[in-house]
Amino acid sequence: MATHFPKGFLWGGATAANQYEGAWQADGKGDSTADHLLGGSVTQPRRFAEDAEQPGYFPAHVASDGYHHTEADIKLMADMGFSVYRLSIAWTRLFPKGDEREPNQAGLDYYRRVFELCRQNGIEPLVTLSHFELPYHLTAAYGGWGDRRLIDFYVHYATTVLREYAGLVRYWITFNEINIGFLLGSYLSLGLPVPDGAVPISTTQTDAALQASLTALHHQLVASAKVVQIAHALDPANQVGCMIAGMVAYPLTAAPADVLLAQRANELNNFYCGDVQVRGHYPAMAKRYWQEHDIQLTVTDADAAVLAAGTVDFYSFSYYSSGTETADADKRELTGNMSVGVKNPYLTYSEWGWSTDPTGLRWYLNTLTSRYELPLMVVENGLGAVDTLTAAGTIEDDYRIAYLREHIQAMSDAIADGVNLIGYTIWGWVDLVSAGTGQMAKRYGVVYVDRDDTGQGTFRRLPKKSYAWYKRVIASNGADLA
Ligand code: BGP
Repeated sequence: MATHFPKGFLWGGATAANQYEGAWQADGKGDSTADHLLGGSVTQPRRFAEDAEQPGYFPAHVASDGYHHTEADIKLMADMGFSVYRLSIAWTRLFPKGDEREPNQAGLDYYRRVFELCRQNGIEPLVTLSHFELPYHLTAAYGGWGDRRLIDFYVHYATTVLREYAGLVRYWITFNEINIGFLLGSYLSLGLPVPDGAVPISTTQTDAALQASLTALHHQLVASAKVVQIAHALDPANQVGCMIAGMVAYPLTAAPADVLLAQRANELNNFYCGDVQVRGHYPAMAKRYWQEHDIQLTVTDADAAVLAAGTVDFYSFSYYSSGTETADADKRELTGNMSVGVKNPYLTYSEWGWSTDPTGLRWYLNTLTSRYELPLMVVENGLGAVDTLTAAGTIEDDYRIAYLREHIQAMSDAIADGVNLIGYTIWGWVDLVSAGTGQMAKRYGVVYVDRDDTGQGTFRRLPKKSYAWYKRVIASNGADLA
């Protein structure tokens, strides 16, 4: 079969430190905001605990024990033919509290080993500097990203990393899903304090909460732009990208009110942050949104100059599903964890309420190309599902293969449309903890990890049926999707 994927296309998978590594106190690591989140489920939201050592189940403390499976896991990726591995650095392994000047050598050594092993195996590391966590001390003592001083702490951390791994890493992402903080997770993404026992991931925000979130987000955007400039100054070969949670919104009907609402959702969800990071300034809609919600945001001249000078080299995003908007308020509902709107009658939904919509991915890729004309990377995509071991000890995950096949086909079609797509990393190539629910049962991997929702298991790795399938896809550069 013909393939539209260009030669040198980057194929691989992604993980995030707090959902994969575990070893939360190993070798001098400090506790991160993620270490304070208890496990939940689709009906039981995750809760925050001030004391991360209190009895209870904290999924990030053990996660998939990736920290102790580094060599074996990189071998599996190499065996599948990965040319890229997206991973994040746990800030707390390098700066346990976040406001120190001197880094923790053991943390630096750990990631050096990871990157060297990747390189030895022909795998390009794609490194996220902050993926849904920050040193908890920065939340407890400073109030998280609401405090402007975090810009300097983050810039110091990032500069340390850029210097330390010069030549080993070329592709960088400053913040994971930077748009999530003000939409859903002010603690998760922005480290804003929440009361003990509170639900830190919420789809409803008061104007006061929005004020705090958008201020904190502004600090992240300035920090990101500073790091882009530093990365370029240190080595012009550095490529730095934004990372947006791709939340495509459709109108439920052709009623103009629905169409307008869907347009507004796309602007707010995707372009509020994307425009700042790609174009270097807030779009007009952001200013309208601030007025509508009575938000007072201080964008100093110096901030504006930093934003303008620190624009990204590529646009990366996650894509799982699409949402549907209606102007009829009575019809709006929570369609699954982390998604609001209304169910789309043309789509099917996962057990967690997420729609499967490969055409939405093609639409989004084309929309981004028209808007930004930048190289694009899909750095998260996959199906969270329950996997069951057969009596023979295998996992026949044909549903996952079907999901990935349709999305890879959609990417191929988008490339034929004229999109400059340069890479694809499936989310959770190895089973890991769900960010939204904290579950292990919501599995994304093409490699199974033996552990359950209480943290019990051997952590043994077991390739699923999708493993051999994805290996064939990569070997054929996307031609063999059968
Ligand atoms: C994105 C995050 C990831 C990941 C993924 C799947 O929002 O960047 O960290 O977890 O979504 O979501 P979940 O884990 O809730 O299924």
